[in-house]
Parts: sequence; structure tokens; C-alpha cells
Amino acid sequence: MKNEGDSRIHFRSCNICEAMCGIVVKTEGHRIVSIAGDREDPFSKGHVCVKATALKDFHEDPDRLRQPVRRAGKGFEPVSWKDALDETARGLAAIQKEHGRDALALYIGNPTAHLPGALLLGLPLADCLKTRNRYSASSTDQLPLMMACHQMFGHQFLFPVPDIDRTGFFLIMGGNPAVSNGSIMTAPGMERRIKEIRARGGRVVVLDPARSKTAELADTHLFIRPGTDVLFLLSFINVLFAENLVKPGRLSAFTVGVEKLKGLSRDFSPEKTARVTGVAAEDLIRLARDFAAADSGVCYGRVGTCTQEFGTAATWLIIAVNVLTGNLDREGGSMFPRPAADLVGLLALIGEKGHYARWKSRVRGLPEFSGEFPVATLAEEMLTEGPGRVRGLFTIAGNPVLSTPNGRLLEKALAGLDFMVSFDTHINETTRHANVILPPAGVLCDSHFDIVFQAYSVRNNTKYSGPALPPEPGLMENWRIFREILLRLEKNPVKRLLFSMTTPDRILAAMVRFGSRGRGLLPVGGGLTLSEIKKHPHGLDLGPLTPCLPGRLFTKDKRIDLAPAVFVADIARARALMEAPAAESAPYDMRLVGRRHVKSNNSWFHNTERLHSGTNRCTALIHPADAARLGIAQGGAVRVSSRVGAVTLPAEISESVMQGVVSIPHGWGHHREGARLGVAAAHAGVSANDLTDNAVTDPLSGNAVFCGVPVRVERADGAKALPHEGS
Ligand SMILES: Nc1nc2c(c(=O)[nH]1)N[C@H]1C(S)=C(S)[C@@H](COP(=O)(O)OP(=O)(O)OC[C@H]3O[C@@H](n4cnc5c(=O)[nH]c(N)nc54)[C@H](O)[C@@H]3O)O[C@H]1N2
Ligand SMILES: Nc1nc2c(c(=O)[nH]1)N[C@H]1C(S)=C(S)[C@@H](COP(=O)(O)OP(=O)(O)OC[C@H]3O[C@@H](n4cnc5c(=O)[nH]c(N)nc54)[C@H](O)[C@@H]3O)O[C@H]1N2
Ligand code: SF4
Ligand SMILES: [Mo]
Repeated sequence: MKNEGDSRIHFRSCNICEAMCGIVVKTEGHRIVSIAGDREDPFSKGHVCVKATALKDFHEDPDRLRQPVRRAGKGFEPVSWKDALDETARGLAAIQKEHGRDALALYIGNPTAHLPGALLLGLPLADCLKTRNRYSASSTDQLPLMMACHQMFGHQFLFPVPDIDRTGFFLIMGGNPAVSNGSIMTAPGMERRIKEIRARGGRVVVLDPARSKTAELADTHLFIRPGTDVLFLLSFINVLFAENLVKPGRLSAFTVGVEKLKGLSRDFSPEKTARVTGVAAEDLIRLARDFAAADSGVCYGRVGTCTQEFGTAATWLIIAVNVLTGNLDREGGSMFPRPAADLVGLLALIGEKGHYARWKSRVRGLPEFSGEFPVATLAEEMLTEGPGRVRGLFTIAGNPVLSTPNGRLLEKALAGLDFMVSFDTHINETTRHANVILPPAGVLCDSHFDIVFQAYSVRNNTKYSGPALPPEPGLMENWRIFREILLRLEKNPVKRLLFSMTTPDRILAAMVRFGSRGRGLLPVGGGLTLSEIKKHPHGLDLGPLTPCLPGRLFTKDKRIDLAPAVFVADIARARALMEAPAAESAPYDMRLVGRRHVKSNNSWFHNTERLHSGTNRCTALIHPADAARLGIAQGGAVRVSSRVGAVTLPAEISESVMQGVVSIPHGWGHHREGARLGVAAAHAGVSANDLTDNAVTDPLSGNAVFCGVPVRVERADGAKALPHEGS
């Protein structure tokens, strides 16, 4: 922080998406004067996207809650913090006392991962509630990756990250980093980094049912039918074995299951899978040869390969491709960061490497993963009568009505709860159902240290920033609210004393000191401490990623398992898909996929005019041939329906999407009554999750399915509701 007259300059990281761009924030009192990229941040070197400036709008948003509110009649009334917190603690305790611990559900949303205070104090809160009905945005996102890493490396959070700045071949499946700014691959300035791969003679190939912005930057884009990546990958592996291209190199010494995988892939010849995937056999064969021949390469999958019916299987096979070609844990391949606050190592120390299917969900029997159930089943846990029914909900920085499958059903379920609390900045589509809403001070009022995304960066780095603004009068930082609730709920006096002394900075200091780069108990020396990190307000570069296997493996035998039994069992389903692909059965003969836009972030960035550029971005993207077949005109209204619901929105006809596929962004649908989002309501759009189906999941992990959802598309004026459609 620097003082300049009345104004102050703070160096921070933007914490909206995963890229962690360094920002310079100029403030005066409680006011943000400006936000710009920080050229001196060694990691981002000045890069920011348009959303960084919108942090100011988010802070100044007149709709942002400036004090807690309580439901009164059809609306909300302001309430003191004491009353709001007491009512929260009382309400949560009453549900659990009357109906059992599991009658209270917890849903943790995406921003929690970007807020160290919420993360560090939210986890003890989740533990304190001791409910098995724990849910989070993970099961709409990277749960398949957690499961794959748990099975293959022995740790749910040991995620490999593309060494994008040194790779010779970047094979992207189901990710659009040029727009999303990268996911589980933290690096500011994705567009530049992708262009640099090509500039240094490397290759970038994208497999995607849409010609995304990333695909446009690539030298090759291949369309792939949604949800069929598992077949593409099995054929890719088939070719690697058939053509003697399997060369794990030093990984062989600590990898098991290679022969098993060879056997599994044998029947999946590229000729057989082409019919289903839409990727021509010769294209796949050439790609496999080129990838194997590259000096280094990395196959990377993200939301498109995780949030589909074969999410876990596809994610497993992507990792397997990197192992088989010797690209895991190798420079230019798929590598493991060594962060300052080593969440992976520390969680292992306390025995939290992950667990699977120790118990099942009540209604549908979906497996837990590390104590959480898949959110696709939350609504039915609330709506299905019987012992153990969920009657209360606590949402933390999440908007599941817009972000989880079949939002309409969830909405109905929320309306029937006995008690609900939301910890959120706004009265939105989800929190409007709450009895009490607890709002934190603006995002720039919390200190910041990206525990999660420093651990998934393409280059080791660390940074700590203090608050840029004091909390507005009457508000508290995120972490303090958690602490207040914890202190009210926890009965154990020793724990209460501990919580009363807990601050995120204290936990962080311990994490850094006892992390793999830390000073440990030594009073002086070369190891890192939080105070050392604080001396570098622009951040500290900790060098390129370095190989760390087999040392960092957490499997019992210290080996990578290329063929875990639960995954092998799923091959039968892949075979069925190859032999009898789901008939493109009327009426749902098209496949829905999602897309992101740089001016948006999930559901919560639509309440600022700065990010609405005039054109409506919530459109149904369809191929000209489909448009012609269906008589749909550019910009004309189309009705898209699925088993669970229907939406009507403008068509955007473009060859950038595969024939038979319709692409609709998520996070829109701000017309719901009761929300207080003035700007967003004026650009409401429709919710893609009014179409996605809660009943269909990736069976291994239970992850939500957003890609490849069967839908019907028709001209809105000629459309008639189908008798079996939901509302
Ligand atoms: N169809 C479809 N659906 C999807 C996806 C898709 O690709 N397609 N993607 C999925 C993915 S990857 C994700 S991660 C999920 C996200 O799902 P969620 O996490 O449920 O949704 P968000 O839209 O991120 O909601 C964030 C909430 O946090 C609040 N918030 C923002 N800042 C703060 C803060 O500082 N403190 C507190 N307490 N609250 C804050 C916002 O007001 C908002 O209500 O959506 C998923 N849903
Ligand atoms: N601007 C912006 N940035 C964001 C977000 C945002 O909402 N807006 N959200 C943040 C979050 S929470 C996350 S998790 C990340 C996600 O980051 P990414 O994973 O990069 O997410 P998407 O941009 O949704 O890219 C998914 C791609 O998969 C494709 N796809 C769909 N179905 C399939 C399929 O079956 N197979 C294959 N191969 N491809 C498929 C889609 O067409 C799309 O191009 O982005 C983060 N960054
Ligand atoms: S890319 Fe992500 S982290 Fe960087 S400025 Fe944009 S929203 Fe913030
Ligand atoms: Mo996400």
C-alpha cells in the first residue's frame, strides 16, 4: 500500500476468476477511485480483463446488501447483526435438533474458493454442522477431476496443470481458456500464452463441439459430438498402443495398469468410434502420432469434459494419455505446482486425501465424495418425504437456482423449506428464498492470498495483499461472519476459545511456515514465512514447475494407477455408447452445450451496465443447416425444451457450432420474481439450467451434466408444449 495525498494505492490480485491478475487499486476512504492491471506483478505483468474494472461496480452496486436482511411477507426487512446472527444460529440448530443433523443441507458456491477467509473459516463451520447433506459447486464442475486424482495419484487435490509456457503441443478438450482465462491452469493472459506456443513452433489443437475463441487461436480445431470424448480418448490410446507410441519413460518405474489399459482400449478402433464422435479416423490417427512425436505435449480437459455423462472416465483417460506419452510430470507436459501454502500436503497430514462412496445419498443412492453429495440430487432430498428429508439450507456464496441442473425444481424445493440462511452479497434468484441473508463487506475489504489457485498455477508464485478498503460501516469481512456463526454454534469451550482467536492470516502464516517451502520451526533461515511474502506486495515468483514424482504420490504403493477398478468398470458404458449411441430420438434430437463470455462470470456479473455491451449474449447458437431445417431466422425467437423444462430466446445462427448442437450460456435468467438485481433484470436472459436434467449425472462421481443434454429446438411461434414437459 502507498499513500498519495488523500488517496491510497493498493496492490492486489483480482479474485473473480482463476487467473489471479495483479491489480492496482486506488482508493479514497471507502471509495474505489480506479482499478488497473499491475505491471509489476511478476506473474501477470499488467494483464487484466474487463471484469477487473467491474470490481468497482460490484463494490458500488446499489443493490449490494449493506446490512443483514430478514424475510418479511413477500420481501425483506433490515435487521441488526446481532439479531441476524442469533436467528441464523437458532434456525440452524432448531432444524438439526428437531429433525436430525442431516436435515440441514449446506451448499458452498464457487467464490468461496477465491476468498481465503471464507475457505479457512468455512471449512470448520461445515465440520461443526456435521451434516452428511453437504453440497458444493464442485459437483457442477471439477468433481470428476478430484475423483480421477484421488484414484490415480491418491489425493483428491493433486491436480496436474499444463506447463503451457514450455509445451510443444497443447491438446485442449472441452475448455475455452481464451475466454474463461483458464481453469485449473492459473495463468493471466491465456490468449498471449496460446499464441506463444504457436510462435515458438508448437501446436495447439482444440476438440470442441463449438469453434470457440480458443479454437480460433489454434492451428487445428476438430468438432466432436458432445459427451463422446471418452470414445475419442479410448481410440487415441488404442492408436498409441497399436503404433508402438507408448513411452512413459521414467514414469514406468512407478506406474501400474498400462497393460490393463491396453486391453481396455483394444476394441475401440478409430474407425469404430468415428461414427459416434464425428472425428474422422484419419484425423485422430494423425493427431495421436503428432502428439506422441512432439518433444513435449499436454492433453488438457476442463468443463466440457468434466460436466458430461462420461465426465470421470474422460478425465481419467486424459491423464492416462499424458502418462502413456511420458508427458506427466515433465517440463512442457502436465505438471504439479509446489505452492507456498501447500494445501495438498497439509490436507494429507490431517488425513484428508479424499474418500469415495463411504455412504450414499438417501433418495437416489448417489455416492458421497469426501463428505459431499452431488448437488444434482439436492432438490429431491428436499422434496422427497420420509425420515432424513432436508428441511433447512445454508448457502454460502452460491446461486444454485441458476447454476445447478433443473433450477426450477430446486426453486420449488427451496420454497418448501422450514428455514434457510444465505451468506451472500445480493438478494438473487437463490437467496430470495432465505429467511435471513448475511452480507459481507465488499470483496476488496478482505485480505487476499489465493490458497487454491496458487496451487494450480502454471508457474510457482505467491502473493499476499492486505485489505484495500475498510469494511463499510455496519459490515464485516467474510471470515468474521463465519467466525460469528461458529462461535454461536460450537458447544465445545476449547474449540470456541480457539475459534475466537482464529483469523485467516494466522492460519495462513502456519500454512506457509509448515508448507514444503516454509521455514518450519526455525526462527531464521531461507524458508518462506507469511511476513517474508508480505514484503513483496506485487507478488513473488517462485520459479518454473519442477518434476516431483514419485515423491509427491499419495497412493499406498506410491504408484500411479492407470486402471483403477471403478473406472475400468465404466468401460462397459463406453462400449454401449459406441455400439448403440443414444438414438437421436425425437423429440429431443439436438444436444445442448454451454459457453462462457469474457464479460460474464457464472451468475453474478450481470448487475453492471459496463458489462452489457448492447448485444444480447444469452442466445441459442445454432448451425445454419439446423436453422434452415427448422425455419429459424437470425435473431428470431426459438424455443428450446428438454425433459425438464423449456426456454425461449433469440437464435444466433453461426457455423461456429456443430450441426445438431445448440449452445446456450449459463448464469442468466434474472427475471425471477423477488430478486433485487436491477441491471441484471433488465438484461434477464434465460437460464440454461431450466433445461439441464437433475436426473442425469456422470454415474461415477454424480457430477452434473451440462454438456450433451438432449433438447428440442423449434421456432418459437410454431412451438407447442409437449405433454410430458416440466414447467
Ligand atoms: N449450464 C451450466 N451450468 C453451470 C456451468 C456450466 O458451464 N453450464 N458451470 C458450473 C460451474 S463450473 C460453476 S463453478 C458453478 C458456479 O455455481 P455457484 O457457485 O452456485 O454460482 P455463482 O454464480 O458463482 O454464484 C456466486 C454467488 O456468490 C455471491 N458472492 C460473490 N462474491 C461474494 C463474496 O465475496 N462473499 C459472499 N458471501 N458471496 C459472494 C454472488 O452474489 C452469487 O450469489 O456453476 C455451474 N453451472
Ligand atoms: N469469463 C468467464 N470466465 C470464467 C467463468 C465465467 O463464467 N466467465 N467461469 C469460471 C469457472 S467457475 C470455470 S469452472 C472456468 C471454466 O473454464 P473452461 O473449462 O475453459 O470453460 P468453458 O468456457 O465453459 O469451456 C468449455 C468448452 O467445452 C465445450 N464443450 C461442451 N461440451 C463438450 C463436450 O462434450 N466435449 C468437448 N470436448 N467439449 C465440450 C464448450 O463448447 C466450451 O467451448 O471458467 C472460469 N472463468
Ligand atoms: S482474467 Fe480473471 S483474474 Fe484476471 S482480471 Fe479478468 S476476472 Fe480478474
Ligand atoms: Mo467452475
